[in-house]
Amino acid sequence: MTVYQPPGQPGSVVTLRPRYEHWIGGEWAPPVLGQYFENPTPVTGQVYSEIARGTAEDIEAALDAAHAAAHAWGRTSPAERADVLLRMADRMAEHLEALAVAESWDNGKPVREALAADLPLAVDHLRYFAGALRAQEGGLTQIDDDTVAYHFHEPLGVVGQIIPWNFPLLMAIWKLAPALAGGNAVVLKPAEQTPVSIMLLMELTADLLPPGVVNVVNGFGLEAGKPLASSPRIRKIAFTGETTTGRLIMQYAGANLIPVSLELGGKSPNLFFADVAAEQDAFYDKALEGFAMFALNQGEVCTCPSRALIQSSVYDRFLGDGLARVHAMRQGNPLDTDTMVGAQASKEQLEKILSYIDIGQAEGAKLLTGGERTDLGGALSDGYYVTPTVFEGDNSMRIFQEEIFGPVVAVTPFDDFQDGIDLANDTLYGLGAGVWSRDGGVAYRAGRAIQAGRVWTNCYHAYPAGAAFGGYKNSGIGRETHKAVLEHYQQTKNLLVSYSPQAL
Ligand code: TXE
Repeated sequence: MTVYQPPGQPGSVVTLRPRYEHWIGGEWAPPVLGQYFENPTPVTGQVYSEIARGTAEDIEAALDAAHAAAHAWGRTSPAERADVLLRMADRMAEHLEALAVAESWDNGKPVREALAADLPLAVDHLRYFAGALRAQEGGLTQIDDDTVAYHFHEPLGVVGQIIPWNFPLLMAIWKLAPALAGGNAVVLKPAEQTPVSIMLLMELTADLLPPGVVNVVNGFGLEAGKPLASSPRIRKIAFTGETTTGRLIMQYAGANLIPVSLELGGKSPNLFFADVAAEQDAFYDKALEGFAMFALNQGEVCTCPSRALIQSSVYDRFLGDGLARVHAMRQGNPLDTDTMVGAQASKEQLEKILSYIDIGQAEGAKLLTGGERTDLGGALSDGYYVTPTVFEGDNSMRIFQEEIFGPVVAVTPFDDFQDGIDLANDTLYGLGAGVWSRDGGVAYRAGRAIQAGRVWTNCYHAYPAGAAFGGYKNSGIGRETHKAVLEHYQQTKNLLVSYSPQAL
């Protein structure tokens, strides 16, 4: 067990600045209008830094820097760009602990997850897109004996990226890696709740990227995000966040006729077929772990398995064992490596979750465990902690239909295969799903029948760079991982060449 010291305290692995500005043209840039906002840590609820409050003027400055850098960066060879990505990956790996502690302090997530998942996944993502870029090939079509169609990949130019607060560094890297590999310059807006680890990353990698290739403007959605997403000076906007905000982003982009990629909300079903409980073995254990994963990252995951559907013949037994798992989860100081459940990312999110717990009870769902703010005492008393919560109810309830984004799971039984699939698909969303069965045929058919971009089969919450991730239905447009995303950040240039000496 290790308990990391808060940033800046004696013995801490990281020191943060008391004030973060924007990062534009490879250096700190104070906000044009001179305004800052307070940034609390969810761990204690105390303000610990202030952040530049960006506006349209700052976005314009960042776009100027990006446009100045885009041409030269776009003309670098794939080998050169891959090399930069690999160096960024190495730099992140060298500073893994510092970045993880900054992430945990700014977001409230358990440092053990930042160390074991967020950071290693981000590092691997950079390496994966370096490799994908090196292996990418253009195309050649033989039209006839004298005519050839060449296909080249060209950068889009300057792109905008807007990210949320649940996985600040990983979401930044998910978006930056393919954009940079594709030869684009970027203006990125972090979420106002969690800007700090990204600013630390900019500082740590400052010497690796040519100035202006990555620019970060801090600030709020309407003040900084909207001017970025609606700018005629970007050639693509990539967004992760709430579904209602995604609709706005699409409208802004529509005015400029630019492509959008949207990774939005979810209400992911986690289906447990009866055969899972046939034996009390390692597979059963794994399935129970899959059930308890609703509390991973405090439930602040767009694919949170927030609806557990359990086949009725084993419902009571599986749920009983699942609840024991939930009770065994250790909630505590996020900087303690033994902590499995940390703090919610913001006060607003804490209040949203508590209000959904009230809604669940008001609509008649049965509260099986949790359902309250956790008081961890001492300095953590004012932190944003919610006890992992399990409700039993039916799929028509709001707690089964609306994204809570907290450590809350709504559980209900299903009778047979079709009933399970119907319940799974009875949602506006379609981002993730889980299917658990010892029968490969059942698992395969269920996975194909569920309308979701990713169906984890006998596993959950794995995010390898090489697997495509994205939503069906109201969960979004486009994909975020897998080498195919590289092409989403590129234009296809076709040269149609006649080598014939004959007149047409
Ligand atoms: O999201 P927003 P919020 C869900 C989750 C959560 C809810 C609200 O249910 O409780 O959304 O979170 C920027 N133009 N998810 O309010 O508003 C904003 O500054 C341009 C699911 O934080 O979508 C931030 O950088 N940008 C989700 C980013 O959008 C705008 C992750 C996300 O904020 C903007 C986060 C605008 N008009 C929340 N308005 C997931 N799917 O992972 C806001 N922003």
